[in-house]
Amino acid sequence: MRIEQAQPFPYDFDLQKTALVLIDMQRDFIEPGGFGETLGNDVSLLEAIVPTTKTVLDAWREAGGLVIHTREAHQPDLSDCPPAKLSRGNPTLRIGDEGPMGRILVMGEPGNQIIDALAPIAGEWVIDKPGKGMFYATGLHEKLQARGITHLLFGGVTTEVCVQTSMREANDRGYDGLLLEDCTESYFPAFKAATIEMIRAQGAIVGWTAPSAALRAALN
Ligand code: TIU
Repeated sequence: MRIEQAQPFPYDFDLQKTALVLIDMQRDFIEPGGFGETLGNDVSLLEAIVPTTKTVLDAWREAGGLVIHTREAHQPDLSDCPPAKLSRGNPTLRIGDEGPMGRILVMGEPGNQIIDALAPIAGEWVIDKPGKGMFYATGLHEKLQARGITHLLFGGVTTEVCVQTSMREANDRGYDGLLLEDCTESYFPAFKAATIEMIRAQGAIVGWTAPSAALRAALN
């Protein structure tokens, strides 16, 4: 299959060797009362990508492709949260504090769940990650290798933090990654725009980007 409209040049992939990765579409970042808002952000911006992302998810499921959902999530005792991460910034609530949706960024809490519209179904992978990138301390590379996955299509939040970190980690491990431009968002529109530019710069130095309609066209 080929995504003709991908930039900086067309992106070829084999459905059986490609996964759709939705990064951190969890209530903590998208709904009020979670980690995103506690950092001082307007979370309503992120909600806007949900319908488009759902359309892509449905099309990918229909095609029979592997779906991977990630969550930024820590153990209840925060043993996997380095002091530098815990203390950074000036949030009103810190990781592990009790918020309106339970403890902030802690596994199993209501706020840590994938939003209802994109909830995982049987057979899809759910990866809890203590870092911003999806490979750090998750064992994901080995699982992808065992499954023969070589290509990764990315959506999710936020573009310049967990999505871009995951794409860069993937790139260094030899995967061909493509960011679905309208299935990702940032609290800072300028950061999203810059991330899209830097991913595909210098001849796809990190990977490709494309509008999701171009992926859906390839699947039809
Ligand atoms: N703050 C911010 O933009 N993002 C994060 O903390 N995590 C993710 O991007 N998932």
